Order: sequence, then C-alpha cells, then structure tokens
Amino acid sequence: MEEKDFIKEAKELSIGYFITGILVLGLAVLLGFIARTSQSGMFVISPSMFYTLITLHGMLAFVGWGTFVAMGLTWYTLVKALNAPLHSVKLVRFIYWNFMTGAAMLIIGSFWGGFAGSWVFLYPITFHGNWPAWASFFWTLGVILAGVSIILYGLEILLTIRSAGYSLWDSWGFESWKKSDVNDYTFPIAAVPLSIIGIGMIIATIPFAYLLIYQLLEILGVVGTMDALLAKNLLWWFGHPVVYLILFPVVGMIYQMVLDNTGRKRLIGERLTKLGWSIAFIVQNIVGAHHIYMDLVQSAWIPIFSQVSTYVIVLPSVVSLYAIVGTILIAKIEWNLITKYLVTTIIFWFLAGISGIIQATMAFNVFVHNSLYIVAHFHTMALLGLSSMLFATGFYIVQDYTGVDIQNNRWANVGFWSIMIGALSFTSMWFIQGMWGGIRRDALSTPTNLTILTDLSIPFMLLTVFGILVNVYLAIRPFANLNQIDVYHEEKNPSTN
Ligand code: HEM
Ligand SMILES: [Cu+2]
Repeated sequence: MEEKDFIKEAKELSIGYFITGILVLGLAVLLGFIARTSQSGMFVISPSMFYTLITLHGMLAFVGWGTFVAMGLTWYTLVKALNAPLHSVKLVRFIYWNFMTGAAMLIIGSFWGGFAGSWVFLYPITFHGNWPAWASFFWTLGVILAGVSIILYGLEILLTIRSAGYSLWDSWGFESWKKSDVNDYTFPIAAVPLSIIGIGMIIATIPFAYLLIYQLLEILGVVGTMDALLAKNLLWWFGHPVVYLILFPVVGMIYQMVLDNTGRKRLIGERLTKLGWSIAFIVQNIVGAHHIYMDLVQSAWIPIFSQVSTYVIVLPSVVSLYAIVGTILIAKIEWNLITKYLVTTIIFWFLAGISGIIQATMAFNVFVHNSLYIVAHFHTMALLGLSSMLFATGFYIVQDYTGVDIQNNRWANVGFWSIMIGALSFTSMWFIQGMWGGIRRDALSTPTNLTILTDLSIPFMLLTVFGILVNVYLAIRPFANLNQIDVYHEEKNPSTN
C-alpha cells in the first residue's frame, strides 16, 4: 500500500528531531560520566566545573534528548493515530529551530559562562553563583525559548486534532463518561495522551514563564527580588508536569505500536484507560508541590493536597499498564529489538513508579529528599524506562524510512544489553547510597556516601555510555548508506512479480 504523503512528511519531521536529540544524548551522558568519575576521586575536577557539568548534563539529557525527542516523535504518532495531516508543518519546523536556539544559549551560558545552578536552578541561586550575570541571562533566555516551543507544541497538537474534525473533550478521554460501549468511541486511543499533554503543557508553562521573565528582568535590574517560596511553587508547578512531557507521548507511542504490531483496533480495557486519562487531564497540573514537602514554612494544606493528588495521578499509569500488558498477552506481539525496548519501558515505568510513590509520601520523603535515591528514581524512569521507548520508536521510524535494517544489526543487541546491565547496576547503587544518606549533587562525595559504591559504579556507567554511543551509531548509520537501501524493504515485502 502506498504511504500517504502527510504520513511520510510527519515521519521526516520526527526523524529530524530524533537524530538531533540522540546526538545531544551522546554528549550529555559523557558529561554525566565525567562528573561521576570526579566524585570517585579517579581524576578530580574543580567543584565549579562539577556543577557546570551536571547542570548541563541534566538539561541536555532531560530536555535536549528526553522532552525534545518525545515532542518530535509525537508528530509521527499523532498523524498515524488520527490518520490526518498536521495542522501546520511550518509551525513544527519553527518549534524545532526555536528549541535549537534555546539549546545553544543554554550551552553558551553554562560551558562558556560557567552557569552551574543545576538544571532546576531554584530561585534565587541564579544570583548567587560565581558566574557572571550574562551567563545567567543566556541560561534564563535559553529556557524561555524552550518554553515557547513547548507551548507551541501543545497548541499544534490541539489544532491538529481539531482540524481532523474531533472534539477536544473526546480527545481528553471524556468520551468514556458519555458512552459505555467501547465500540462507539471515535477518538483513537493513541492520541489521547498526546492531547492531554498538549493542554497540560500550555497551562503548566504559563506560571513558569512568569517566573523566568521575572528572573530575566531581575538580572537586568528592572525589578527587585521575588519571594523565594512563591518562586519554588511556580517552578514545580511546571517542573513535575514536564516529566509527563516525556511520559505521556511515550505512552501514546506504546499504544500505537502495540495496536500496529498486534493488528488490533482497540486496547483491552479501553474505557477504563480513557477514564484514567480524563482524570489526568485535571490532576497533572496540581501535583508539583510534592517536590517541596521539606519547605516547612509552606501552609500545611499544600503538601497534604499534593500527596493525595500525586496518588491519584498514579491511576492513568495503572490502567495503561493493565491495558498494554493485557493486549500484549492476548494478542501475539512480534518479538524483536524494537518490542524488546517497548517491554523494557513497561517494566521500568512500573518499577520507577514504586520508588515514585515512596518519594511522594511525606513520611518517607523526610529520609530521601535531595538524596541519591531521587537520582536513582529518575534515572530508572528516564533512562531505563522512557529512553527505551524513544529508541524503539526512533529506530522503527528510521528503519521504515530508510529501509536499512537496524533491528538485526549485530550491534543492536550489544547496545541494548550494555544499557540494561550498565544502567540497572549503577541506578541500584544510587538507590543504596541514597538510603544510606548519600546526598545528591555532592562534588566531593562525603563519607556518608558509601564511596565504595561510587567507585564500583564507574565501569557500569562506562558500559551504559558505550551502549548509548552504539545506539547513536545505529541511528545515524542508515543515513550514511542511503544508496544501499531497499534491501530491507525487499526482504520484508518480496516483490510479487
Ligand atoms: C549513561 C547515562 C547517564 C549517566 C552516566 C548519568 C550520570 C549522572 C550523574 C553522575 C548525575 C549527578 C548525580 C548527583 O547529583 O550526584 C546525574 C544527574 C542527572 N541526570 Fe543523569 N546520567 C545518565 C543518563 C541520564 C538521562 C538519560 C537523563 C534524562 C533523560 C538524565 C538526567 C539527569 C538529571 C535531570 C540530573 C540532575 C542534574 C542536576 O542535579 O542538576 N541522566 N546524571
Ligand atoms: Cu514530581
């Protein structure tokens, strides 16, 4: 069957984001590795260099790879699920270039200017480091540009859904409130998480933008200082949902891939799943205060409310896991590198969810706040879990587009197992160190840190970095070989003449 032009176009756009993002990831993990090696004392960099490196590592890995590629792979998933063209290809290109400009400013501000306020740069740290004001300015402006791209991303999703003729309420899962028979549902399930994150990001980015613009004006000396607690609330209002900017598109990709792969039209438990998403529609934007339980000056109702709402937001994850695993179990899924990454995502999404619930519970948060336990939790989620699905979808599209076989490349399994073994090992060490009292962002690695585990983690981090570089190679190699393509296509669809 001839592929529709708009699907091909969306695929090209998604590939552009994916290839750019995976190159950024390759650089980001090298920085993380250098930082950890310095903690182990093998070769020591200055504390200010250490903080610059982890600041940039966090921003590049999380935003430059994670959210950027999740956004990029959204285009293909959305168009495929709706079977309708994007609202504006021009806007999608603008989002890309605007984001790239922001990333360049972040790199200049930190590498060159020495900005090292951590990737969340909690107010007012921007004003108290040993870096010049211009570095803070570049950093803040870079984040603002990324924020503008994120708002436009949300808008483009909603406009695409509208121009395909669907109701937005249906796209947010509310169809399940009105109709009890799943066969009456019209909105494709894979686009539901995309629409939820679209509206979620438009709402979440506004308070954050206020904070950023305020900070920019403060750097310029136009306004005075802001209340620090208010600033932290504005930051975390956005800071938690931005994690969903990776998770929700990834869930959409999983739905779409499971349906395509099993040849089914619907998931098991689709009504329950849509009900779950309709709850996420509201709750996604009112959980962020669980990051500041330890700010004891905050009115007590805020952390209590946040703990409850965080428990509630677990629901869409639980019903999604049920729907995905159920569908895979009753319909046969083809077992290959790509579905192996998909299943890995499901496993670590679940496991990271458990440590997430622990952190979200105040009684435990007292012990793990700002410890390496947190670092272990989000690397389990972002690296082992979500990055796996970004690899899966990215590889799938590149393979499909170029016709070059990635999944049977002899390096493919080397990459997969290096990342799995390496990252599972080093995150486990962080979990133990965190429970032992090891604090995060510690340039000097204090004695409470079980430093033996810091040393032991180095070979496993090296293995992970190696695995990621293998994946970078696998992703870009097909473009070097474009004249040898079609071998894969022919093997897959032998010509019928
Ligand atoms: C080979 C893979 C990776 C290695 C070796 C690595 C290493 C590190 C290290 C050493 C730190 C500092 C921890 C501390 O506070 O002591 C860190 C922090 C962090 N990492 Fe990674 N990481 C990897 C992959 C990733 C990925 C894939 C993501 C996101 C998608 C990510 C996101 C972050 C973030 C957000 C921080 C916090 C930075 C901050 O505190 O400002 N990392 N990582
Ligand atoms: Cu959170």
